[in-house]
Amino acid sequence: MAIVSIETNPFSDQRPGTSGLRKKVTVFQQQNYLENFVQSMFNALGNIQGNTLIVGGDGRFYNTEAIQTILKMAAANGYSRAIVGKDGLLSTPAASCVIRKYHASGGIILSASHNPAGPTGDFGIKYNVSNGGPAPESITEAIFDYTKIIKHYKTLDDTDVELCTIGQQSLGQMTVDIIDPISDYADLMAELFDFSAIRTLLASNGFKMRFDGMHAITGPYAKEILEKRLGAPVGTVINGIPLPDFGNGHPDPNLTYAKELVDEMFSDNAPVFGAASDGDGDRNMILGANTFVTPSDSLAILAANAHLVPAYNKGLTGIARSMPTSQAADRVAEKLGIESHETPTGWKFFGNLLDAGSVTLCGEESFGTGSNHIREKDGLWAVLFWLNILAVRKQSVTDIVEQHWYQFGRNYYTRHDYEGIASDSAVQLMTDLEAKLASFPGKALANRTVSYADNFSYTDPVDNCVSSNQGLRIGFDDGARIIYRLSGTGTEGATLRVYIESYQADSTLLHLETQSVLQDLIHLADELAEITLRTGRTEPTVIT
Ligand code: VG1
Ligand code: CO
Repeated sequence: MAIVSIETNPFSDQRPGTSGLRKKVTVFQQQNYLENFVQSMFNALGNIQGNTLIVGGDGRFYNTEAIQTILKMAAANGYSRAIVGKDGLLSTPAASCVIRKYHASGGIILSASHNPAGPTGDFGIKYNVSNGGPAPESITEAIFDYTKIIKHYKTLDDTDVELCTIGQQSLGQMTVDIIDPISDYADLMAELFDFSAIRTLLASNGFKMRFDGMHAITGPYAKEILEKRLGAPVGTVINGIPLPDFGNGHPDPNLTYAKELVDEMFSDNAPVFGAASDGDGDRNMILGANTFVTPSDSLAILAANAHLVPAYNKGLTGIARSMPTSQAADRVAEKLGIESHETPTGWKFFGNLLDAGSVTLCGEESFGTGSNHIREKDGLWAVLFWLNILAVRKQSVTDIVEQHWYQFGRNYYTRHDYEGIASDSAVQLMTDLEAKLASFPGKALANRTVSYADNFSYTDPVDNCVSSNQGLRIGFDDGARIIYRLSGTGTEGATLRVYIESYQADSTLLHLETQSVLQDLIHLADELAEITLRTGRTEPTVIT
């Protein structure tokens, strides 16, 4: 079949954000929009002749159309093999697993994570490198540079690949292998965790769990692992069939959007353990009966209990967390005498630390936890990690969380999101706040003294790359912090995220209500940045 070169004109809005390029489906449907970005990816990668590419997505609307386009372009650009999940499906962690397992040169993941899907929803694309992790900024910026000057893209004048049949096909000179998207990932999970102990736990009297797939990609993975391999009763997984519009929902596993699960977990007849994942399977929410585990605490608790889990019982080398994530994990690292790292938001910043063996566990406050088993955050992995801990400790989630606080103290933590504010005023708010930061250190505010106030900049200890402008931080003498960032994953207007944290070691003050404990800092955060004044918003859109 003929390789054809098609003329095109650049789009000016193709800079990848925190996790790839995310836009409205209608934006991606513009003629050559996807093609331009994919060709720019291939151009930025340089020599791809003879390489193997993994391709898959979270199954949202436009997934299979995009995959057909990408496969033809991959063949025309010289890849010798593509490995694609059946029906075009691969969760983000499964894609990372498969890139590593088959020694691919990289992978293309189609997802806008938890953003709503469907014809009027969002779509996204990102490139992961050969370690299985998101491309570092050097590559995403190079892609962006190519999108600004692109004049042609290469594709193949050929028929579509049959995505629904496992086996080998050819597309021009390229071999296409359609694989089971679940088994490689499920096998990896079975290597990491004590499946027999978890099986016993799930079969024990009185233990009941619920997993909410939120109509997105993790349903089939959870059914295979929890219900088939671990013997949980059928029905343990709810909303387990992925739908192209995610059932018109918002598959973001938090207290607001995972309402069905949250209602059950906070009812009189609540299961012992509940969990949910997001659109592409890399996030997790952990719940006990009437208990919500904040993601920052979850990371700290996994680290403190890692010795109970087969894959980690030889010890952790270190823990990394994104800057806005609470400092709870740092206390565990200190006690274990291991490295701790603070990185900018986004999983791509963990890759070098994991590759260098400096850290074993990583986490973000945004419901993301993971380890060196792959190079993405991993929702079901976190669920299995918790199940393994529960199987060994034979205690409730609530008891485990409370004992952790007694031992390490509690980092009260909240994130307030102001969604859909006008981009101009959001940028102005950040600029004006940044200009004031230098005057803060030494000031007495909210009954504390400011120790530092800056715009976070990170120097990667492995490749010395500097990533600046990663969020405004105000730190206090008692360890409390207020952090401001603009989201890099939204597709409409701007989202201002305000992260607030305060540490409490007094054992009589560990069971208070988070928003009231943080009230003075919440108030101060509004005052310093003039949020209400500038945006007209009197309260956040989402509180986590
Ligand atoms: C958000 C989260 C960040 C996460 C990113 C991708 O980014 O805050 O922690 O890594 O989403 O997660 P932002 O720039 O909107 O704050 V996912 O599950 O969307 O791939
Ligand atoms: Co996600």
